[in-house]
Amino acid sequence: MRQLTIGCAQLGPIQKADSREVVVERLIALLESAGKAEAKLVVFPELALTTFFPRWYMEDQREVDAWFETEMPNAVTRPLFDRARDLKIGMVLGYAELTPEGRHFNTAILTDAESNIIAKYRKVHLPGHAEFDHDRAFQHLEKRYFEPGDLGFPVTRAHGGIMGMCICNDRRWPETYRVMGLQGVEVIMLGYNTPSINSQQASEGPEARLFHHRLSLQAGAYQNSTWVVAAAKAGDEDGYPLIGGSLIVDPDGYIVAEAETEGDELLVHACDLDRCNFGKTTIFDFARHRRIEHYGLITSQTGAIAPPEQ
Ligand code: CDT
Repeated sequence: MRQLTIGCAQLGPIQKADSREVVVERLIALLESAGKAEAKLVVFPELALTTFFPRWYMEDQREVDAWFETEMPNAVTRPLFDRARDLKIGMVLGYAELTPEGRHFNTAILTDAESNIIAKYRKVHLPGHAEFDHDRAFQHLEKRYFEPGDLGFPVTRAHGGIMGMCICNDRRWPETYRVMGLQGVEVIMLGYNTPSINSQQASEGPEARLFHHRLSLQAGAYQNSTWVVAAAKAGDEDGYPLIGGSLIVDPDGYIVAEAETEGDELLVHACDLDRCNFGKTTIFDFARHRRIEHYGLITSQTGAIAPPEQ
């Protein structure tokens, strides 16, 4: 048995006016709870330091850049890193990254028990749109504020296992899990901000959003025989609701822990990483069963091309 106790730290809403300092205090409180529960690794949400700012249309680049971090840790987040080091807890932390070259990414980092950053992931699948859309009840401007991640889907040997990350919309794409599955991933960790209303599909309420969320995570876990830990930013941010439903899924695709609230809430589960072995050596033994001669379209084409009508 290779046991890793993981905390999944859901955050309730962060309002536009909330300071990062106040948010960091909330993150530290969740970290303290994780320490009491003997967690060795805690997963925080996507863009965990601020409100989900891509819902706000901005033209002034200085206003945009104010939502981004130019270094990590920085003066505001250092107390979080210091407390994590005291408690010997690793973290996955999502934030908006502005590089020295002026590039903007939706990023997550993984730290070790000494709070060293040991892996970085930049969100690949950016949903939404780049220009103001008058037909939408609310905007989702990730394509305006971020460029697609340039690091692929790396995995890292850390915390006694093979660890991978993705962010929010990435979880809906089977390619995300499979690329990490092909590197033997044992824990996929992610944060998300998922609106619970959609102006273009008014019939799709929060229940449908939660259904598709669970469906994606459970399928990804099962088909790649990996643990999946997904932490929400949830609840009502300035009148814009986000789903909760933070989850831990086992390598058979079963949910072993699920948030009950839309507030700050910690889930903890003792994950046996050896549970990944069965699926990886039987039904999803990739080396024996995958037929890559038939998968070329996956990487040679993006959109669907239907055959011509007869
Ligand atoms: N943050 C994020 O990626 N949210 C998307 C919303 C898609 S609707 C424009 C998600 O897939 O949950």
